[in-house]
Amino acid sequence: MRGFREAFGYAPAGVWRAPGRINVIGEHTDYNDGFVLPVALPHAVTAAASPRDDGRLRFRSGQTDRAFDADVLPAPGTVTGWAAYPAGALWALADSGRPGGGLDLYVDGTIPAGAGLSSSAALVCATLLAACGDTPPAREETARLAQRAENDFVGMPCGIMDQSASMLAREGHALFLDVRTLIAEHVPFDPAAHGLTLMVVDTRAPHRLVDGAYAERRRTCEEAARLLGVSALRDVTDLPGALAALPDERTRRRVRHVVTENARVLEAVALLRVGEVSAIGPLLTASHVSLRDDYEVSVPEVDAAVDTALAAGALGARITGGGFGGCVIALVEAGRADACADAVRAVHADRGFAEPAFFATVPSAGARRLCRTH
Ligand code: GAF
Repeated sequence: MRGFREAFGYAPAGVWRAPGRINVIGEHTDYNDGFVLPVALPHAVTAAASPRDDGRLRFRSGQTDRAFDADVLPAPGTVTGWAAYPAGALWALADSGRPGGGLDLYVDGTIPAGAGLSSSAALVCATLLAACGDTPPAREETARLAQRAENDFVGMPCGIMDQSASMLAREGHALFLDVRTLIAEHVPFDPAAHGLTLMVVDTRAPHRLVDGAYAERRRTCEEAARLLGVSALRDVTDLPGALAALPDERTRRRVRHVVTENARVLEAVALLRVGEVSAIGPLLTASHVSLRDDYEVSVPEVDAAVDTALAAGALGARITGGGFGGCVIALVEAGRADACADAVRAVHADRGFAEPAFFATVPSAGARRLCRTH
């Protein structure tokens, strides 16, 4: 890998790759012990690395000039910027009892940054694999370690969806994950084989309030579960009864989103299992409405993209990922995808929003080693 050689003056021991993701459906359900259905993107982070026996860490990136050097493994909360993610990966490994060591690491990638496509989870997963070399932990365990790195080192209280998608996804499939048990099912999902395009619209809307608002949503859900006497909102079986028992309208809306979203995931999975790909469209749109109105994580640029895609004939469209900006997915008949993109571009221009970017995506494979150089 050229970047590594240029940065460090020798060839890396190996190169690993971990993909970003979009989530088909099941948003803000993972930290409620619920269901998610992400797919891995063809876009990924690559990590070229070589272990060092002096304990030193040297991180370089093809996407920024900011280098990171340390003589010892830093403590949680002490690293800022992109280097917090690889440092967090190494911290999570050490904390899990794996013998640590130094590392020369060069990362690069093709996941648009800041678009809500999980470039940070991919960076952590790629680093974990690169640091473990020939003896990686099981994929599920790697996803857990990656979540720990983000939760306890970086300080982002995310669930485990993004890391699981990056580690476990399979080409041509969506990953149906029961987050409580971490039992995964690979559900066939190949839109192109059904004459469909899964279009991703990066609205380029600036992320607003992301971390604080995400943490606040999570706290509200945990508090609601406590009030309802269940261990997580996943366990709510009587939605009207639960809503009647909650003290305020905002909490009721948050709970309604989570409970109805879990049901939508199960419906979508049932349809995909029997090859009814286009029939999931209305579920995607219902998910968006719930995220917009009940969970309140959408923004005007995203709503405009969803509404316009639907008006231009998309079978379903929704915000994907944590929200507060970022990307929309739209399921569109292949022949209409360009017209749909043109319509969204025109509406965004009209309203003075940033010009969105579009790409058609295919469900891709999870993380892997790319090559061994010596
Ligand atoms: C972000 C988080 F990292 C995920 O764990 C998940 O909660 C998602 O937002 C919302 O579904 O991507």
